[in-house]
Order: sequence, then C-alpha cells, then structure tokens
Amino acid sequence: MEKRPLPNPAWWKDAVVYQIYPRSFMDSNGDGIGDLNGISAKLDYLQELGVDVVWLSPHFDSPNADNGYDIRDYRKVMAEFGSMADFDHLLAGMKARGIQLIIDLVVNHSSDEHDWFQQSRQSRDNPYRDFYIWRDAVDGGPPNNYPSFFGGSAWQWEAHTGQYYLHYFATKQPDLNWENPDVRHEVYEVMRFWLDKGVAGFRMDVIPFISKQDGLPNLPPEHLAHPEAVYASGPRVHQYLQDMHREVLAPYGAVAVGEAFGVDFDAAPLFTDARRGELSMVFHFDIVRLDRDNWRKIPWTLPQLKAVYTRIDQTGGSHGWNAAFLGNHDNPRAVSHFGDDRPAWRALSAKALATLTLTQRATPFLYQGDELGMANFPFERIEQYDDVEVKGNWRMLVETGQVPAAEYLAHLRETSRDHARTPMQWSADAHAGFTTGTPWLAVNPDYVDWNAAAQTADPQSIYHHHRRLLALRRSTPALVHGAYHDIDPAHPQVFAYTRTLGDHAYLVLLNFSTEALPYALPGGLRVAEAVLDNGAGDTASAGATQVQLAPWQATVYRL
Ligand code: TEU
Ligand code: CA
Repeated sequence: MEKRPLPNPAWWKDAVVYQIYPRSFMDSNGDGIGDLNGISAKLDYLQELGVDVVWLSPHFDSPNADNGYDIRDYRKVMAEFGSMADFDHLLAGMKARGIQLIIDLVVNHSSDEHDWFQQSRQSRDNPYRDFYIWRDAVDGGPPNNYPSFFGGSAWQWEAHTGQYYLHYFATKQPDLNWENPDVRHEVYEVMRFWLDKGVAGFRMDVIPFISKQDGLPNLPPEHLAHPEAVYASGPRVHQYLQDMHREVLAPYGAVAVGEAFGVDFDAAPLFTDARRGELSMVFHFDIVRLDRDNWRKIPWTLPQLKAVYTRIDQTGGSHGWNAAFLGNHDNPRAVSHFGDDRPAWRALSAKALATLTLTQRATPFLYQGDELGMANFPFERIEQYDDVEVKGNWRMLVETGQVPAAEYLAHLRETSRDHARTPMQWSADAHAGFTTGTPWLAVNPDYVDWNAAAQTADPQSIYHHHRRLLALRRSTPALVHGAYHDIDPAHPQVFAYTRTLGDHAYLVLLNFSTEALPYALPGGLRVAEAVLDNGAGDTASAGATQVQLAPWQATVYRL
C-alpha cells in the first residue's frame, strides 16, 4: 500500500476540481468516442487552467446502458476508453503536473452483466444470490411500489428463478445488497486496488442509497414522485460509511465526495462531520434542482437560490465541508441553467457564475466546457437524445399518452442530461476538434464561435476569467475558509455576500439581471479595492459605499 505524505490531511478543501466525462472530452483514435489518451493529450490545458484535481466519470468496463454508471468489471478499463496501461500513463501524467485524480465509485448497483449478477441470477442457492436484492412476488406483482428513476417499477421479474430483483435505476443496473458483508468486503478491495495505483480518492455515486429500508415497505403516496428521500435514509447508511472510512479511506488518507441525492439539510452533516469519520464532503442537489421537478422545468427566483446557498453553508458548519457546483454530467449547462445564454449575456453571465462557484466556502467542482461557457444543445426531436433516462421516461409518459410529446420535449430542452454530454469544443475545426471521426453524440453547432482555441488566445475570455479566479482563490485563504454571510438575502437581482477570515474580508457582488442597477451597500460597508471583475462595467473606487452594477456584473472587492 502506497502511503502518500500529505502536508495537510484536508488538502482537498483548498483544491479546485475539474470533472471529465471521458466519452465526451477528447477522442485520440478517431472512433468518435473520447478516451484516456485523449485526456492525456489535454493535461497541459488543465494545468494551465490551474485545477488541482480531476474527477473522472466512470472509466471501467461497462456495456454502457448508462454511459459507464453500469459497471461490468470494477478492475478493468472500458475498452472504448483504452487499456490499463493508458490509465497508468494518464495518472503518471497528472502526477507529473501536480494534479490529483478522483475516480467514480459506483457501488449502489453494478451492471447486470457483472459476473456477480450473472452468478446471482443462476439459482436461488448460488453463492452470489445474496449479492443482490431478490424478493418474491406479492399478489402476482412486484414486492412493493418503488419506482425506478428511469421509468417504471424498480423491480424486474426473473422467470428463471421466480423472483424479482431491485434496481433503483435501469433494469441493467441491479442494486447491490450491502447487508451482505461479502459485498462490503468486495467494494473495499476494489477501492484498495485503485488507491494502490495512486488515485487520491472517490466521487461516490448515489452513496446514500446503499442501505435499503428494513422490510422494504411501500412508499407513502406523497413520496412516489420523489422516492430519493426514502432511498437516501436507510437505517445503516452511516454504519456502512463509518466502516468504509475506518477500513479504507482513513488508512489511505483518501478523499471521498458523496453524491447526496435525497439527503436533506438536517441529515447532511451526518455524512460530512469529520468527527464521525464518513465522507469528506457532499454534493447537495438543492441548487441544481431548484428550478425543476424531475424532467419538468419550474420557475425559480434569486432569493430562493441565495437561501439555498446559505443553508448549504450552514450544513458545513465548523466540522463539515461541501462541494460547490452548478453543473455536471446530469444537468443542463450552467450558463443556460442559471445564467443567460443569449449572445449579449452569455460570456458575462458565465463569468458571473464562475465567480459565484469559485468564491464559496466549499470545494469548487467545475464541469468540462463550463470554463468556455458551453451552452445547451438545440435539441428538437426525441431521436437526437441518447440518455437512458430520457428514453425510459418517453416510454412511460409519452408512449402511454400521459404526457403530450411536445410538452415533454419542451421541458427536456431545458432539463436534459444530454446537454452536458455533447463533445468538448476544442477548436473551430471539424467536430470542434473533438474527433477526426463521427462523434458519438452531436457537437453543439455553436462550436465555431465557442471553443477552447479561441478563448485561450483571448485574455478577456471566460476561460481566462476562470484562470484568474483560480489564481485568486489559491492566494486568498479568506475566499476558501472565510465565514460566508449573505448581506442582502431578499434583493431580487443582486447576490451580495462577504467572506471573512480574521482581519481579511471580501465582498462578492453579482448582478443576476440584464438591468443596470445602482446598489447601496448594506450595513455601512465600504469597499477598499476591486480584486477581480468580469468586465461588464466599471468598478467602484476605494471608500465607496454605493456601486453602479452593470448587467451581469460580477466583482470581488476587498473590504
Ligand atoms: O446520478 C444520480 C441521480 O439520481 C440523478 O442525478 C440522475 O441523474 C437522475 O437524473 C435522477 O432522475 C448518478 C449519476 O451521476 C448518473 O449519471 C447515473 O445515471 C445515476 O447515478 C445512476 O448511476
Ligand atoms: Ca476514441
């Protein structure tokens, strides 16, 4: 076991993470699918940007029912992405540049093609039967009313052994049975395998779901549309995580960021309070889900958004920590989601959102392409989508006549996961320089104007704004660790907060609107100097108690 000397055991609090969705990042061999050698070829780009850590979405052997979130072999690299030698080469290239690697641990479920499940489904007395969750039919139907997130029941009938198995996601993603100590042991072994290679830790997929409710009772009707609250509150989740921490995470000094889907504000500290020994930090869903109800887009207001930031900061408290993010592979593009992707405002609002994420008391997670202001894809037809979730809901809702096709498509245009999965826009060359072949998912046609080559050459670009923010954060402990205080929670257009550490105080002012606004600083605050601005307008001079905010202006002031 490799022991890494870490000067600061909580080094990840000061880090900025960049998420790579390998299928869509860079294709090195012209088959239209991004791969590990493609990532290796772009490490200088990541180093220039200034990120400390890469989170790599699943790179394991998978039949790709859910783009790698259905793992067939936890110790093998997906053939489309390359070989284990390519992985080792990638990791060495990161180490050489001082970049740590976090990989995706997807162990609430495996693929149905995993050997464990192939064995498990053979017979009721197979030694692997209890690796999964099998139940008898009840009244000729599924054991309970649990829905799957990808449409239909969470139970799949297997005639061969006359029982149902549980799958919270696709039928090809059977849930592992964490009650079985052999399952837990196997997961620890998988974790050690990758830690021994030198990865720094894990992003843990839907980790609160691993403990199932005792007796698997029916969901009360009010939970049917959002079963995640029940799925995330099983009786033994904290026991399992504390065991995992003691057995694997602590001895290796590994970082763990949990996807806290379904975890409410009161429960979050149970996962992240360092005194409990579970996870390092969690992703809260309350921001990215503020404007939606499953696939439906719903209205949101800035005061609501600000209230969520404050609540999340409170869950961190003084013993916990959070992850800040506005996008990932499961969400629409940040600039289209919370900014304004019309030509006049796209760059400014993307810079304002970056300013927000990179000045939180939390570890920022940037999603590939957001540093370029990549925007949603102009989807029109169902055939243009790839996502298993889109297709499952189409079958369940549209094909049964419950929801008109036009209505579902109109919402998907705002909420689909596929917006984030279109290929990375590297240049104005064919297919945005992502591939010399045919990309697996269409490239956004706006790549001609919005790409990395153009932006790395332009000091005023979104990309360079990110570089400046990363450098500022690195040199300003108050922006990482300082107390967070929203100084004007009710203002409908302005997001204004301070970050204070000892004598060092900063004010972040964000105009979330396309209106020019005079803004009197609350509480008698006076600015000392602007330390970073997104170029939307003029900044105020020393001593000012009032500032003029241009549309989408984003400024960090020292107080
Ligand atoms: O996603 C968890 C999750 O529940 C949602 O974000 C999900 O994307 C879906 O929209 C719920 O309606 C994680 C992964 O990030 C996601 O890509 C996987 O599809 C999912 O788990 C299953 O592994
Ligand atoms: Ca490839």
